[in-house]
Amino acid sequence: MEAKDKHFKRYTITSALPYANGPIHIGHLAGVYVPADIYARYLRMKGEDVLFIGGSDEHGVPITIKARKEGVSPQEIVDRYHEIIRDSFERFGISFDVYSRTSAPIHHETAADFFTKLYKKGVFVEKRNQQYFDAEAGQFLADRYITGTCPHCSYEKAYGDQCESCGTSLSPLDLINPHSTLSGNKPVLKETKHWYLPLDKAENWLREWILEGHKDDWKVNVYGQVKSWIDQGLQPRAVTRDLDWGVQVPLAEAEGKVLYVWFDAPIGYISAAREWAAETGKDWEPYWKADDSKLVHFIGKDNIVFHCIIFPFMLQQEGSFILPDNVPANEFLNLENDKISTSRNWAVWLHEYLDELPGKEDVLRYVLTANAPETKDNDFTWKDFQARNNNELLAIFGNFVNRTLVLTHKYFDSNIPALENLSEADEHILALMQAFPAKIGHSIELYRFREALSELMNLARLGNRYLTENEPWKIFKTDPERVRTVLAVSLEITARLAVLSEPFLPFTSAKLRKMMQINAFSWDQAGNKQLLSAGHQLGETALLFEKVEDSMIEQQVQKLLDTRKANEAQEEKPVKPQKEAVQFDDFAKMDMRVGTILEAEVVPKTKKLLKLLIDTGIDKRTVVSGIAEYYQPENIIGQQVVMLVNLEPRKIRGIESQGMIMMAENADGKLCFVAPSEAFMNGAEVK
Ligand code: B3M
Ligand code: ZN
Repeated sequence: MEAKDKHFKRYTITSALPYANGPIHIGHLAGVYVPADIYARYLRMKGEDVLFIGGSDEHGVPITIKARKEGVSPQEIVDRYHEIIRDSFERFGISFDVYSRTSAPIHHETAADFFTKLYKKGVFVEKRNQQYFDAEAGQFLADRYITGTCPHCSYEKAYGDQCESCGTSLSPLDLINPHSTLSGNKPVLKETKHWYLPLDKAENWLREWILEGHKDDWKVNVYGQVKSWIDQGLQPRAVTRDLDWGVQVPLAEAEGKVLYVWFDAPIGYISAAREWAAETGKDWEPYWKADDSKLVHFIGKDNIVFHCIIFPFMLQQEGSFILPDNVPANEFLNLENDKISTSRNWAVWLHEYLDELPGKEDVLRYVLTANAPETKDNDFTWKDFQARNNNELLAIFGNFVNRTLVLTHKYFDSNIPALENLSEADEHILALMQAFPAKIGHSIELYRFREALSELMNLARLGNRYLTENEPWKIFKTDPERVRTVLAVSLEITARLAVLSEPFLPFTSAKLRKMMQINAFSWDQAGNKQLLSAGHQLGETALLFEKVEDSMIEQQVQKLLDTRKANEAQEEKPVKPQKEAVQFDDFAKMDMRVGTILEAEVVPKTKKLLKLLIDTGIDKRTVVSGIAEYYQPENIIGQQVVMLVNLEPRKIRGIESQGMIMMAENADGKLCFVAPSEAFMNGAEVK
């Protein structure tokens, strides 16, 4: 098995529990779920005992903020997205053994019991501190419920945990002029008590367990981040919050407090195992407590501290659990050279992909694996999606399989020819083929899924090359016996592709096994010289992959561009700060009147200027105004305006302009008239 060659009896594979406040996108899939699924499927094919765990993370402040925004309960939010997420994973072939959720009673029970055990062991440090409290809302304020001015850059909408303008991490007490997002009021400081996990005591143990014990087998990006967290010095971390949505803290004195979401969520992996055991009648404990069980966490890099430091320390302090053997965290996937963003809707959403590109589950699995951000951030582009489908899946994998099956159908009525009369070259090809299960398996066991997938494609390339070199279609008339052998060898390679593609391309693997009428051989059987029996009847042949046309890609790219345009329109442009204060007498000097545009024409040789004739009620005046980019002259005849009539006349492009009409200008520079809300008397004073 893996580098340490220790044989494990059980494999407990967890995948980060997605927050149930939005759908799954390709970043989640590439970072966490596709690699985890490849690993789980492979181990099952090796005959290993696997428990593959997923579930929705349903607590946390972002969910309560979204609920408030929509005027619904947090439960309604998580119910909606839990379904969407679970359904889309299933349709995409993510083969969880259990997909649970942290709002489930079994989780509340498991997390509360876990807390109680640590509490009774005296693990927690109790601390009182001052926290912002919203008297009107009657609740303490989580960091995200407090906004105020950033002390570093004076951005006025900084949150209690971070300033989104300069990125500085903050604590609520840093904010200038803080106020509650619940009531809008200024919050008061009130004493509260919380229970802290003493991470400062974990340093030596973590150095030994990780920095010593896993320096050779944990990924460099993971090891490096853990080392820097430890070197910076670990601080005690509060594991309770003054909130009403979450797992209630199981202490009489902790009324109105819940477990910090990152304390309860990882325990969700254990709750899910308990739920699975209840459903299947199995015993969950060996998967989490036996030394011959291997625990692997699949996560994105933003979850490393929680899965390599905090949760393992919780497990170690609880005392009866095993620790993760590996945490092969991936980096981030970007989309068309921009960060994927739920709030900006800059994403390829899984459920939309499945609806819009039916039957292309494996194409996305393939592209996300081939492009996986395993050691550095990477980029997904629809152009690359098309290229990999057309030039790799279709042209190499699909082409080889199709030629082999079609020729067998054509020459031997879909009966598998005997594998005999092998030349030295044939023997060599079969020997190369037999090495692929071990090669691909080794890469998977080292969590190098891109490498494993490219080895699978090398097997398809080997088949293509063999067929092209032997050209059975040219020699059938003269040497049918040779064609018999060439196709027998090619069918053996095709059968290996059916077996070895399953972890990566489960839908293609099933289709191909059906076309070959073969059952699910094990991974190791794929290393045998011969899987197929002469005379075995093949099934119906169909194309495994279709060409991805430009039109499909253009449609998807346009969808993203439309999103970007909508975002830009929506993006709150910063409103200009107020000008210096003026005295009322200054204002009283201005004489503004209602007027009506009688005539309008573009000032020759200009793009922005219109010459207007205005009925001011006092007289008819000519005004030159810079509104030609926003208004056609013919469309504004009769438009009522507010006009400053006692502005000193001035020459503009040789025309004497006798006043100024009031226009409002937005952040994009777009102008619009300031006009009376109903037809009004020309000359009426504006005060
Ligand atoms: N809910 C997902 C995230 O940070 C977070 C993972 C929990 S795993 C226990 O994107
Ligand atoms: Zn700032």
